[in-house]
Amino acid sequence: KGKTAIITGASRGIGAATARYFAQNGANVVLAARSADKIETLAEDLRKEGHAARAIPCDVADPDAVKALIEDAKDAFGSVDVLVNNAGIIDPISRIEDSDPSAWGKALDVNVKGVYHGLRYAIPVMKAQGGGTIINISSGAAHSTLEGWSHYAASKAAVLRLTGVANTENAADGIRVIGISPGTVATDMIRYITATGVNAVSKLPESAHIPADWVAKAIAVLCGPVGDDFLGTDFTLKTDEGRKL
Ligand code: NJP
Repeated sequence: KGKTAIITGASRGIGAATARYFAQNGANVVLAARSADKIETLAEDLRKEGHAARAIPCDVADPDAVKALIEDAKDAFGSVDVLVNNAGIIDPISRIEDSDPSAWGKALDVNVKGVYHGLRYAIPVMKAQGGGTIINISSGAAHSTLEGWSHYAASKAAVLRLTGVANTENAADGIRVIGISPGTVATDMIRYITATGVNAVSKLPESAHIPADWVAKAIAVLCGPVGDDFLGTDFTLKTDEGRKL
């Protein structure tokens, strides 16, 4: 039986590239996002290529929906080996003085609580099965003071702290929780950022942005020994050597 990876925000961009990469390298994938039609189309394409893929519509801001997503993956495939907490939003971009308080809070609901919900419900499943990997997508914005991004920067900084605590709480049980800040990636999100012209990132040339499938590969590498099945590469020896203190 293959390993199972859940990817949130899988309807486009980094999440869709990650779902495709994991499926094409032997994982059972569970695609989650709000756009049911888009994830179903991608899952159907992957199934036509002979891969195991399910599409589960899910708003990560809703704890019950995330709980149901993780239960679905476990029931369908028997385990949850990888969770990629990738769903995220940056719109609407605006300076603090011009921002709408409820729109500001939405970024925290999705980017922070969405990650928390994934951790909350995946950790017990991974603990019971003896381990797993959770990758949380943060951002360079976590370390920046770029204008117009107060909601996004605050949320992505919170993701890093949440990641650290989750890793410390669970590493001894074989659950690795890793945060990544991919820089700028050629997706709809960066197209929106560019259109706003709000700060230095929006003025970067298109050539500055990395392809989404590079991030997908990096995520698979970070899954370490779990990723053996995805990558056809033996990471075990290197990982064990690295572990010697
Ligand atoms: O973004 P985009 P990326 N519940 O807009 C989904 C971070 N990042 O791929 O629900 C569930 O193309 C949405 O699907 P839908 C970034 O912060 C990016 O660039 O159908 N899903 C879509 O699939 C984010 O955390 C860059 O609308 C929800 C996906 O999220 C992650 O990378 C740089 C949802 C967003 O696709 C993926 O971003 C960086 C919800 N409530 C970090 N709300 C970059 N692009 O430069 C949204 O360092 N989604």
